[in-house]
Amino acid sequence: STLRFVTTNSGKVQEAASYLDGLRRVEQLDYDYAELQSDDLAAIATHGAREAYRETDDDTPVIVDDAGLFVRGLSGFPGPYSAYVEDTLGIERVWELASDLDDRHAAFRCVVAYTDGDTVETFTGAVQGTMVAPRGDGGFGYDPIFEHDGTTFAEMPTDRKNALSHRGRALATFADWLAERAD
Ligand code: ITT
Ligand code: NA
Repeated sequence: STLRFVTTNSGKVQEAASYLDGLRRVEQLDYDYAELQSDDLAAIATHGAREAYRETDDDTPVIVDDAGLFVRGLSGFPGPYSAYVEDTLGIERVWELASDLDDRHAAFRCVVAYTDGDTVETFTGAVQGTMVAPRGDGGFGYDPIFEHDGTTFAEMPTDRKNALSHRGRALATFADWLAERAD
């Protein structure tokens, strides 16, 4: 059966399709849902999934993901505001803020919200790392300033990043849940 991934990013759809191979066919729903203002990724993703399900006129289940970079020494900034901060300050300025810290620990977090119209389920994933001066030109967003095991996400081949990433971990947990339901 089919699952719709509500996103403007076709790369995410391919990533989800590989995790859900044999479980679901994944198609993109390129719909820019009204993002709830909240400091809680799960609340944002749940709201988006419900809204997208309502907007479509059949009962195909949908997933939405919401992700962000949480810098410990900046009290979790930019967190749920990561997209906005990337567009306004830019990642170089975020690195400048982090470079003044003694504690440069950061985590990417992701929540995938699934709804089939009846229930909503959420699945989370996180990856730990360190803020560094920009390196590498792969990936997107904050990848050049996030280092994991000595390598920035922008220096890694996409398949390696996806195997480690917050989104990959959330999708893997979701895939396990779907496999157990087996319907
Ligand atoms: P959609 O809402 O259309 O799916 P998005 O890119 O705006 O796409 P996300 O919730 O995935 O939404 O990400 C929010 C921001 O967090 C994103 O703009 C990036 O700045 C950052 N981000 C998320 N995942 C990232 C990753 O794997 N690498 C680097 N930055 C990431
Ligand atoms: Na619907």
